[in-house]
Amino acid sequence: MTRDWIGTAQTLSQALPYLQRYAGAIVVVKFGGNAMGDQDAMAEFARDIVLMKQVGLNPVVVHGGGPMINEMLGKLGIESTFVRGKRVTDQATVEVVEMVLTGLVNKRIVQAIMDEGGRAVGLSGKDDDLMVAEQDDPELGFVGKPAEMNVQVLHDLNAAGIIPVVAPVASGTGIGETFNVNGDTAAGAIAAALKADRLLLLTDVPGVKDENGQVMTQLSATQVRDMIKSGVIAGGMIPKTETALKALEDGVRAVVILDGTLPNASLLELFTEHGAGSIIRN
Ligand code: X2W
Repeated sequence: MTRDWIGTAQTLSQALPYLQRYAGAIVVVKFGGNAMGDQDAMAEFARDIVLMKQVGLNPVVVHGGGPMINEMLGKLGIESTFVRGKRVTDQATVEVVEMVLTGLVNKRIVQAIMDEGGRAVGLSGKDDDLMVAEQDDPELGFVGKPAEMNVQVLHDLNAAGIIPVVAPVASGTGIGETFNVNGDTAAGAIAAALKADRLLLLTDVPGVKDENGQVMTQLSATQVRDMIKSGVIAGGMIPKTETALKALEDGVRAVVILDGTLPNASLLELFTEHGAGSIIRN
């Protein structure tokens, strides 16, 4: 018993240099639908985010919700297909995407943060023109790629002590247009526009694996590019690592891909010497 308490105090004490290093830092946390899990996992994620804010960081949450969109489309009998990791999005689908992401998922996260004693406000790319998109590829329908970012509202919320929670849905430049943006892509664009210190991509795999299936704890942008070319990085890891490369090019200091289903994954990454997952830096 006594031992456990000493361990807890030591962990806190050892966190001091990290707390000092990250004072005031902007950390964009992408919370993927696959990392969301049950109510307890959601509460734990929210507690980590509230703790970050409490100790002086500025977390900005950008979420996904692919599995929740699939579930609702299934209930409505709407078929859905993916091309290169992105959902082919027609008019009926984009309406469901907006309802599920900005309604169900966004408010569930806001509520979880409020329940843990933080302050959160939910918004989508449409709010204050935070993220204006243009069509990605005609083949994908209403799938957007970020074209113009206006992140002042995020700075304002941060300064007011409020944690922004962003759904990856955007307006287009045409009147009444709505675009479905991939959650990783949106998080990367927001992190770049904020010149964030860290972009954490929380998913349900432990990180980037080498050719022997071992998780690589540190990678350079060049290594990542080579591993995509040689096929070692494949499948769902391609859009994540491409997001990471683009974010680094655009001024984000480091990107971490980590397993958000592990307890306190973000805290482990930010506040301990061990880190978690794979960190990618230039
Ligand atoms: C995604 C948006 C949600 C998302 C979709 O429709 O599923 C596109 O594919 P996860 O949970 O992060 O995968 N958009 C264009 O990215 O969710």
